[in-house]
Amino acid sequence: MIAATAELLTVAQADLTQPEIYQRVVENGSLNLSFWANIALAGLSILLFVYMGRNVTDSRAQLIFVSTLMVPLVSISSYLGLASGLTISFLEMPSGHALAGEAVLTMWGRYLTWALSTPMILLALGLLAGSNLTKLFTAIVMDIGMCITGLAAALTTSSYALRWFWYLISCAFFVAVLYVLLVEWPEDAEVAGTTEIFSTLKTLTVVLWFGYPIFWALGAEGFAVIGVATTSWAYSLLDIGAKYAFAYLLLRWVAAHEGTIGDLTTSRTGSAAAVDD
Ligand code: RET
Repeated sequence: MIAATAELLTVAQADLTQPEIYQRVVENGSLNLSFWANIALAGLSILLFVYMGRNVTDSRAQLIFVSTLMVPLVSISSYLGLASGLTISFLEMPSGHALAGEAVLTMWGRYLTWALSTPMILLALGLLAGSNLTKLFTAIVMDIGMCITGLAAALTTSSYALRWFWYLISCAFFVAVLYVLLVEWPEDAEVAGTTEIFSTLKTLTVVLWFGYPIFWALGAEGFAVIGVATTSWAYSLLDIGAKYAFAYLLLRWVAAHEGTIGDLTTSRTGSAAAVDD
């Protein structure tokens, strides 16, 4: 079944027009549903999060709300791009790749929009932990580096080896993000008094984020052991946990503990505290 799915999303020639790509997406019910399920969830999340944040007055807590709200806002745009065929291309794989010579459906819009959504997740997490600006900046720029080099890996069609070279660079950026998440911010969260919620969200984030490079490697972009629609579902399900469940847990906590976040404003980021340690 998986092989059949992969075949459906592979064509002999790479130069399909946008209406033709859209047609392929519509014809593959499973792939299409993996997009629309997320569009629906993102829409509901936006409404829910706006409602949850209606009484928040502290400006740092509001900043956490806005950055978290951006996650489903980016997501709905991202999935609309995929569902409409705008951010999908059929790319001819280089020799060495399992599907060499065939044009494989590549959802490059995902990697592009991750460069916008994942920094928002990290901004919210860093603010929750009471991070200083240096660590916040480091985590965010390393994360953007990870997404853009992941995009480069998916779009490179000249050489199979170079695709994996990009992948390795992306992993190196990922290690830097993990360092901030696992080593630096837990210490800050302890000082800030947000350890409990921070460690829950940190674990959720780290575990789910590991899924993305794993499915990249297993999917059509990498070793092609699983089909395009299956990979898309894997990303869509990871997204549900890493974005909507994450955001819901965070915002529920922030709405109930505005005071804790407010205290952070004066004690940690009031002046130079934001930039030194
Ligand atoms: C890629 C491939 C190259 C190696 C690595 C990757 C990591 C991606 C991650 C994505 C997280 C996305 C989320 C999106 C939510 O909107 C680019 C797959 C390390 C960690 C959380």
